[in-house]
Amino acid sequence: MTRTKTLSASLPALDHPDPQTLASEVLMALKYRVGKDTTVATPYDWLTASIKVVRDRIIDHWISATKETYEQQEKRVYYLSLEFLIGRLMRDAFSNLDIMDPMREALASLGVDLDEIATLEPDAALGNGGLGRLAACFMESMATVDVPAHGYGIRYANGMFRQEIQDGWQVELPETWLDHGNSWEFERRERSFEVGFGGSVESVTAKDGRLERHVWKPLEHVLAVAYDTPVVGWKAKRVNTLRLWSGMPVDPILLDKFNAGDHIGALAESNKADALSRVLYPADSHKAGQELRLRQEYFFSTASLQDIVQRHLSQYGELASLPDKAAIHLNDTHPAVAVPELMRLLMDVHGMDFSQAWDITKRTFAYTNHTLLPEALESWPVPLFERLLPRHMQIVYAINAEVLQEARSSNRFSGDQIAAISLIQENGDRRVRMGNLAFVGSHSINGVSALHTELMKQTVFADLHRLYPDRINNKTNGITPRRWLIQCNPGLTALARQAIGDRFLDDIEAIKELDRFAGDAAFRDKFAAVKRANKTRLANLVADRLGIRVDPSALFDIQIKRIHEYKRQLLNILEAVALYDQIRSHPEKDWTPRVKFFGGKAAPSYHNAKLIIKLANDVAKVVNGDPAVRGLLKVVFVPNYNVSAAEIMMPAADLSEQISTAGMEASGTGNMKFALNGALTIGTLDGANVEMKEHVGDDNIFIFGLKADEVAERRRGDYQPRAIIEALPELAQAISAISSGVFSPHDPDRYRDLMNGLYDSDWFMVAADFDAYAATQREVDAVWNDRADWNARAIRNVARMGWFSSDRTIRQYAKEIWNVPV
Ligand code: 26V
Repeated sequence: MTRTKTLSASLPALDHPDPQTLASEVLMALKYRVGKDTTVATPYDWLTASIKVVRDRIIDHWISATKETYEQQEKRVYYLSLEFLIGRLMRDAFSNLDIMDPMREALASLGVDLDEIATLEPDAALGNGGLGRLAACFMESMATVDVPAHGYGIRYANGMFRQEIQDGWQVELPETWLDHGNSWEFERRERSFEVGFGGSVESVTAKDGRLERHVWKPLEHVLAVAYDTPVVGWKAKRVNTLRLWSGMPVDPILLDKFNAGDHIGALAESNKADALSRVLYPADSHKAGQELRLRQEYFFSTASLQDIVQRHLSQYGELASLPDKAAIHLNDTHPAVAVPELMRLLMDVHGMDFSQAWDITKRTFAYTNHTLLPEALESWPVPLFERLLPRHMQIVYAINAEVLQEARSSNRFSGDQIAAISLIQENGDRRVRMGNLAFVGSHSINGVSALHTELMKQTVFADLHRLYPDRINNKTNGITPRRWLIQCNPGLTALARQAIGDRFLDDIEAIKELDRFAGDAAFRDKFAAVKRANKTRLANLVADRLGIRVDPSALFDIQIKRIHEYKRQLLNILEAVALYDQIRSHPEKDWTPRVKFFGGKAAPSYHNAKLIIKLANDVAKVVNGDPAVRGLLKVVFVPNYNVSAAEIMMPAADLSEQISTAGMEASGTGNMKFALNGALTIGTLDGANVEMKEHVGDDNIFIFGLKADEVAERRRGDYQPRAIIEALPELAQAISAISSGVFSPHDPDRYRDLMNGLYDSDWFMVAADFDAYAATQREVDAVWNDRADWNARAIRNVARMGWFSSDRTIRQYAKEIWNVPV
């Protein structure tokens, strides 16, 4: 039964300190926390002092929220994720505490520029892309809509790599975000748990010879130590905790080994513990499959579960009520090993029998799937799994027996279907399927857009869905409007406040009141001026950093996201090359000035993705340097795309590129950020684009290309990309120019294989969609040239995107999955 939320009477109200108060707090922090005075303080010291001031203010709210949750015996949500792509936090905190303006003034009175020190804050990149950023938006929204929650993850010393572009190629450098320490976090040495690996399983028998329980005797032990970061919601309604685990040797000084003279052994142990939280795996849906990755998954899953179980026991004294007081969410399959781990804790440590433990486990867990790409569906070789986690392997077998028995006894499944339901993949090498494990261990399995959820039912989980038809549900992704509008686009926020008042700040769906201003010429001009200022800021950055001049009055066309073949940056580049060719051969025509921006990282092992980055850079060099283009087309690859870069680029876009092969992008969230900031989308009917079209209206989005079912049908039939290419002279010429070395004269064969791939198989249907894409781009030009119409459409996008707030998404999770009041 859902209880409605009681009023949070004990929570402190937001106070509104004046600049003088804040200035004196900053000076105190500088002196007593940083240990400096104003004469020697560096900009970094000012940053540290400012963070300490805002953190102190957050702590009051943090402690009272935690206390209230305890006293009211509220159900808690635990969000387990190997990634939290949180970016910088200081502005978020100022803005959510509503002290941005007085803080700016306070710092100015001390001769410090807030914007300048803000850029010194390291961008915490503990994630690869969409999945990790979603976890960060969710943390902020859970605090905002007042859901008591803990995020659990790993405190990687090295997050996502820093990308440099050298001679057009991606070079990966370590990101050392903790170099200056981390002013946000609290180390909780006392909150540490032992994590075991390897060893064997012993059975304990009772006097009558009956098997009593299993005891896992691991061979290796490490410690997981907690580091807590407070996460503050809008107007500090609630402050939640992001708890990240760091690996440490069980005996930090390794005294025994050292004393025994085993110095190398001591060092090895320390390195092993360290390795667990050393580095984020940088592969975004590209096979990792390393032993260390499985170790990381188990390390953070068991530490989090031990923490959760301990908290529950200390409050309630028993574990039967766990599902009523704790909802544990699995962000993709990365923490799926938590399913057998909870079973182990309940059975082996707390003495429950299998069926009670299984019932509790299923009622506690829920799982979100974020991709259907076969290469991203995790599975582990049975021998590896068994060696690292022998007891978990037994439990997986026991769960499998239970599930397969259920399936068989229903008499509704063929042998092949039973094999598809099994937790163990039997063809080829035997592997543990983490998706199936997460599915059977959860009461709810959700996709991240309507289309993706339907495809889940039809493809990867078709048979499991038939066995458990009430489990799969949809929760379309969302983004936090605090970071992705209020903070990153102060110009648009101020304009909207002038027009419709402040209600949308508290309830972003109220931004729909802007809709009627689409027809107001004066408002459109103001809207255009804001966009122009945001574009100028990006243009200046590109000029400073890359030495490329771009004209802010040109159409800014932006594709920023991980580089992956299914996202089809190549389609965009091919269209750019075709356009380049047209501009050169038809100088008499009235071309629309356009700047095509690209940004994104490629997995270091993903050859084609890295080649696509090089191609974008090679094309940029030729196009930008060709006087015959007369500045009508520019191509810019922005290096090291991350959250901070997104915050500048999203507000500066006129056109958002969301052009994945239909059926392959689970949702997308960048698509939402662009539209909320007033860009029009050119996109396929994929992921959340489908629902964006429904919300913004057909006239305010440019949709083209094959639909998901058409892609599937072509793949089943005989798709002939060669015939398509040969029938499209513009495409054929673009491909042949790239293939023959026009953009790589010193290495003419560089792109030969990449281009041959389009002729030979073209799995991502670039050829099939090219013509529709290019034609739609010319439609984009036409609308752009009627600026009043363009701006009206852009305003409607802003007005109609409120639904895509992660507040809405989180409320749905809370009501429909977690059963917590909101
Ligand atoms: C998979 C792997 C496998 C190898 C090791 C490293 C690694 C890291 C991440 C992943 C999963 C990638 C899945 C992902 O990021 N999916 C994205 O999730 C977004 C949030 O739901 C969604 O908007 C994007 O469409 C989807 O691609």
